[in-house]
Amino acid sequence: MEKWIITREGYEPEEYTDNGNRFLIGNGLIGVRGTLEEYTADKMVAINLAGIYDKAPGQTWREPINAPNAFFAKLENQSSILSHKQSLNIAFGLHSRETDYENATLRIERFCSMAEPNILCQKISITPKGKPVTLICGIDSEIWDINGTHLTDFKTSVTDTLRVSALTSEQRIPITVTERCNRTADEVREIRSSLFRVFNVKEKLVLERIIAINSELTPGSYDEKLSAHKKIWERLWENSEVKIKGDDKAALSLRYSLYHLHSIAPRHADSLSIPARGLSGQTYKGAIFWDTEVFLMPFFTLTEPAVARKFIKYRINTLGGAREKAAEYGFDGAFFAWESQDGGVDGCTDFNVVDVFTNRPVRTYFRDKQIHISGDIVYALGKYIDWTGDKNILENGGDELIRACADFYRSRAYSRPGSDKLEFTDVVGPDEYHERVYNNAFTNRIAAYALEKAGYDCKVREPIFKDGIVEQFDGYFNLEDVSLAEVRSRLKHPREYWGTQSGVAFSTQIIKQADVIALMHLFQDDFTDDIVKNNWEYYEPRTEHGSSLSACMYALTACRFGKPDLAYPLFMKSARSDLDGGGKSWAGNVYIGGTHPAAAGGAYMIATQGFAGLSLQDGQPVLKPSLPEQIESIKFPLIFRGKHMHVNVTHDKAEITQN
Ligand code: IFM
Repeated sequence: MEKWIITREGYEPEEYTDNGNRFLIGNGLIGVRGTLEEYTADKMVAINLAGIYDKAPGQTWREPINAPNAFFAKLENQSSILSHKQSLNIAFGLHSRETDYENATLRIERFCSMAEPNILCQKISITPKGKPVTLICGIDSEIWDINGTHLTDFKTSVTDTLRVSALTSEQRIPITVTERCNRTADEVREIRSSLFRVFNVKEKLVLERIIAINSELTPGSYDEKLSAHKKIWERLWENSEVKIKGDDKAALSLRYSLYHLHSIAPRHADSLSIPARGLSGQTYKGAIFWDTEVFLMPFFTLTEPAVARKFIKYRINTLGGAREKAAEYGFDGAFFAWESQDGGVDGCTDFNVVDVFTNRPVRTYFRDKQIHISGDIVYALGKYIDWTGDKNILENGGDELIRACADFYRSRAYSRPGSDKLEFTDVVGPDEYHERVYNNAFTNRIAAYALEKAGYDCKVREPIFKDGIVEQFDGYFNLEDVSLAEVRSRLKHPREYWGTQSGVAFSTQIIKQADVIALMHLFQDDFTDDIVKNNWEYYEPRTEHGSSLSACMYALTACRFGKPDLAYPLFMKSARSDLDGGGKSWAGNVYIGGTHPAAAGGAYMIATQGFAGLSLQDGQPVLKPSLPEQIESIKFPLIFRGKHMHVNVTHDKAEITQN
């Protein structure tokens, strides 16, 4: 039987970071970390709001806002715990916990409504074992903020509903949380700006709480709202479920990845994208990176093209910011933000990492030199049109975006005297450990793609091969060729950042993440299978996989040259990234933990493009399977140019049928 429920047994408060990610629920507008109801700010409780950015006092950048925690609930004077279980039903994003205390049993369910994105629902059931107990639930305004307090000017009101409202400190954006409960409390307590209902419970009590964030409450009971919510999830799975047979662990891990992608898709908005850490908090300033275009777009393009279109529209609507950024550096066209926030403002700072030894900010060049971002966006737009046939987006800003990106590259390029080839000097490729390099093969190729899409007649310098291996950038092969273990052993601090000029990787061939291999996946027609294999064997041992974006590129390319056994552990790593937890959470002294949507999107890519070998040839979907032994079959639906299709791949057959 298919497994849809993730469970952890045993009360484990020290696991609040990983469980917060593991048990996250969301609906694209709101993400709620999977922390327990009694937890407070110190355990990273967050009701994270998509698309609202503000500066905390004294900060130079904006980050997303966490709303007051309306899911707060607690048994006062908790007695000892006899048993405890936390679960997540990934079929429809229902979080539940069941705790058996010595004096009572507490069961709580919650979900973020897919049917009404501003609405959250909670059902609390408490059964005393003998003497009465006291239950407190309400809106807790002491919230987790990484870089300073965002909410100010709190106001509370108590009628038959509880309401806490506040303003963000910089732009004074109103944030309101309103709650209604099906039972009248014995008392309402106001503690600072928090409001709590207090119930003296003598016998089993069931509370149903409906919560509205930044909107008015809507009518309907908990069960009615749950049933509307489930209906939407059913439809989402119909169009997206990837069924893996023969390997239950792989099947569940992939299903879990898709659950996360569905939970953070901005269906409510006309144009919005997904932050690198989804809706799991303020990490990475809630910003949009190339992760969306390269790692998330394939899933949405094939299963929910309307959402993929929103990502593209987000970039079209933030062209203004990208043009300003290009102008800031003295270039034409559009240089998209490395860490894009509303309006396309670049949240990335020049000093984006904090040194662990001195606690001083370190100069990084992600913002000003990671120019592949504009090409990544053009690439995603091109693929989106290839799969959906939605050329209409070109007239609606797509053409302008492509031209603006190409203009940027044309003005940013350099050509040696006497050469007709464009080169890109002083850049940072996907491997962020080597900054300010020349002719990063990935960057050159993606820029060439943008220039070609715009119809510009110019040539970009191609990758340089040495003994069949693409040189990641000019001079890469001259760097110290030393093992990953050796470089790791040179660290003087576990959180030390490997990049920047003084980092352990900088003078070596050890790279952070797939770079040449990412190039080989994106531009498959440029490279033969043998070349891909040789490059894989060269680069993989030299890759730290220090980014969750890395494993899937290696897995995809391994499938391509017929080695799914090499791909399989990388697939599991991507698919289980948030299930297993424990990933890298620090870049120097900067916290980078949270969920990993790009790894989830990568897992989908591996299953569909890698194991099933789905690609477009001559404008038609084709399959070239590369199934690992453990997996008997993979089946999934897809939408190609408006037509609903179905893929079925086993070790003996591969077919695409139209529904
Ligand atoms: O976009 C990535 C980048 O490639 C590596 N560092 C983390 C970013 C956000 O996921």
